[in-house]
Amino acid sequence: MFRVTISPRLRMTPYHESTVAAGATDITIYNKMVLPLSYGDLEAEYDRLINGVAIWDVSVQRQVQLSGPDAHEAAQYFTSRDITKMVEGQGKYVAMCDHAGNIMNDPVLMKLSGNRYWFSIADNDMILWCKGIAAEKGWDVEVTEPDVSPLAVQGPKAEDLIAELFGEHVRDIRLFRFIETDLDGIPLVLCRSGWSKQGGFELFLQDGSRGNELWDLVVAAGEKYDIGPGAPNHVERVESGLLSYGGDHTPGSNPFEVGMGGYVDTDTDVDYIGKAALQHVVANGGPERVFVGLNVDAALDEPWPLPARTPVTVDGDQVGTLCAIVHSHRLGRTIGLAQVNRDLVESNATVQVQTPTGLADATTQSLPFI
Ligand code: THG
Repeated sequence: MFRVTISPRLRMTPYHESTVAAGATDITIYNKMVLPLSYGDLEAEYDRLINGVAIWDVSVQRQVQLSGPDAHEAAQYFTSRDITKMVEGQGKYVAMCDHAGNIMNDPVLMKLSGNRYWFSIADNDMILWCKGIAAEKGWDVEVTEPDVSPLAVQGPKAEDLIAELFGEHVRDIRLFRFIETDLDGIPLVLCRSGWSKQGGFELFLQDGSRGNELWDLVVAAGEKYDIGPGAPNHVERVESGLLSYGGDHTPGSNPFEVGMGGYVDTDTDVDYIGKAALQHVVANGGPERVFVGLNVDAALDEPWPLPARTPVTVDGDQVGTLCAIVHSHRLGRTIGLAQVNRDLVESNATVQVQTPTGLADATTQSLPFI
């Protein structure tokens, strides 16, 4: 295998030393930054997430900050969801689309105040898009990437741990709501969020020089809950049907085609990029393709990193694209995520997908699996 040269172009995270000390073995690059993927024991990492509590360096979830008098107008224009009723301290899962209604990102949008918003983005250079459009529009808004690096604490024991660190009041924070707070003077935004369905919080560190200090505080308090390191978990996210932008969507997909229809408002007075195109999709009977789960009739003995999107076929004809395939520990079977033609799903047809042991039959089902 080749080695990766470290340079300023490839950004380390504020938790870098901690993740190395914890034994990170696998990384990927996301938003030009290091994302630890494993600490060498995927089974233990999964078990911790499902039954205990795990700490994840998710600094790669960079923030695009909009600040200034026109921040609200800008945030709305970039978002294919009506955010009129959003309040301070609230986040919402949203789609950002281009003018053709194709999805470009699926961030969590956070309203810090009437004139300050964060898009907590997936892997794509949204800051360039936002800067360009803001300048062309002549808005009074500053578009920046602030010094903010989320640390996720996920799993059924996460709430007890966070309550111990911050106080009992955190139990009242609802999904995607957040507070500005600190831990031993380390400035944070504490949000009930995270890329798993096991519950938990994200600590948005606002001082990149104190990442390892924050990591150590969380780990020390988490010892009695048997906390351990982990990462956004591929198996759990497939079971839960959580979208991985860039992995799941095929180029030229609208939000309806990646399972985000529930987060799109087309019947609204607010203006946003891609609105006319998305209204057109709705007016013409809905999307051509849908995002579904697959139950695959093949054993997957080893984790199989799908090297690229592969076709979903019926009798050799392509009817969709396979985005992920895993062995689900909790379901005890092989499951996958795919984007397939809608008429096919409605007819309940059996399809075929590629597996390490050859072509296998699969049936579609709605998401999530669990
Ligand atoms: N947290 C933060 N930023 C992020 C992510 C995150 N940026 C990148 C990436 N993850 C963005 N993608 C997602 C995908 C799914 C969810 C959040 C961010 C998610 N979805 C739930 C679901 O689909 O069931 C809940 C949606 C809802 O009920 O509104 O949580 O994880 N900071």
